[in-house]
Amino acid sequence: MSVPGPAGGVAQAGVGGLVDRLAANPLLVAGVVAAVLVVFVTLVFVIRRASRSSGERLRRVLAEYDRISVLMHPNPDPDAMAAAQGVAELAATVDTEANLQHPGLVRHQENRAFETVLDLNLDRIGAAAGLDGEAVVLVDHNEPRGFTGHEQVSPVAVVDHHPGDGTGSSFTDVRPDYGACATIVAEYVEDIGLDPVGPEGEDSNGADETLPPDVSTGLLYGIQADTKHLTKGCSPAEFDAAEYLYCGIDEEALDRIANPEVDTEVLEVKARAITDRDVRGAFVYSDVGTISNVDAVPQAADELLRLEGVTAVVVLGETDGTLHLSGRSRDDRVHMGKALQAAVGDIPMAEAGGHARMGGGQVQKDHMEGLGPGEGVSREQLRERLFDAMTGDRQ
Ligand SMILES: [Mn+2]
Repeated sequence: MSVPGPAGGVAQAGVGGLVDRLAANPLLVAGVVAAVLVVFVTLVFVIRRASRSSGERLRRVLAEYDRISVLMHPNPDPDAMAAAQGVAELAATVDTEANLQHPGLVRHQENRAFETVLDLNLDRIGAAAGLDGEAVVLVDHNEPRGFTGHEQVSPVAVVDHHPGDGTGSSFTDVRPDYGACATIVAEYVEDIGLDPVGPEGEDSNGADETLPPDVSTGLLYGIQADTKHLTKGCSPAEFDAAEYLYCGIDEEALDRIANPEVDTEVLEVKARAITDRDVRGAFVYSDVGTISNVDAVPQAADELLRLEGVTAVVVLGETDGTLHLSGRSRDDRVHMGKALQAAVGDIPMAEAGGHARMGGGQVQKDHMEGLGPGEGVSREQLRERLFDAMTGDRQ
């Protein structure tokens, strides 16, 4: 008689044993096969999802809604408007209606020309209650701002090229290395296979697969506007997007946006700023007097900074008892935001600040004249203070 030794027991529990048990139990076989299948299907799903293009992924998110609000930042610029236009086009391919909304105003003449020439239908909101859609998609900024209740808005998708921590609940695509948000959106419409067609080629193709000329033109101008016409802050993606959009450009519309008729007052204020400029070394100050269009002040400052040998400028204009200051610097020695703050910081109710290269401020005239606790500052003293702040003698 032989008794099975310990070695036989191990073999029994090993591969041979498993095969035996499988043979005896068809249910177990089915279980193992099912488990393998589940793993396989999950893997395929994960790989496919990862390799799906961003445009396709955003389109799937949009497809879940009948109507969305595409929200731009306050006072939208061409890049924001173009990105919104592109997202609306993406939404249209899945029969989702898009409402283009923004807080603030479309002010600068270039922005107004963009809106008019491309016949955009923009909707201005003052509060979160004005948002019109089942979901909100943010473009060209990543956290809602500039309207009442903005902190309660949680976007479903965020598409942006500014640094920041804002995210969408289903989709987030923030690329700070890109020059424009329109570039990202141009990639989306290319991802889903839309072909840009120019004004002549319109209607020649199947309408579903084409990108209309107003959208191509808008996206290209959005890219140009945010990159100083492809000279500043570009990544290779801007050039790729421009190449893709090229066939769909409406040159006449592009020219009308790029060279809008300028408000007479803006030109007059620029002329006054140049004629009456006070130049001291590389720094310029100009008081343009009373104005009705506040936007003329920063535009005059931009113009003055172009003068040869000038590295920092401040322009002052007056409306209804308020002095508006606008400063520009391309001088590493002058932090414009801090300089303006140093000049007006001790005047009651005065506001000033900004970045190194760009700053602005407002001073109430009656506070300059000594109303309240302050002793008062004359316009002449303010001029001296501004020069001192630019040279670093006042901090
Ligand atoms: Mn932008």
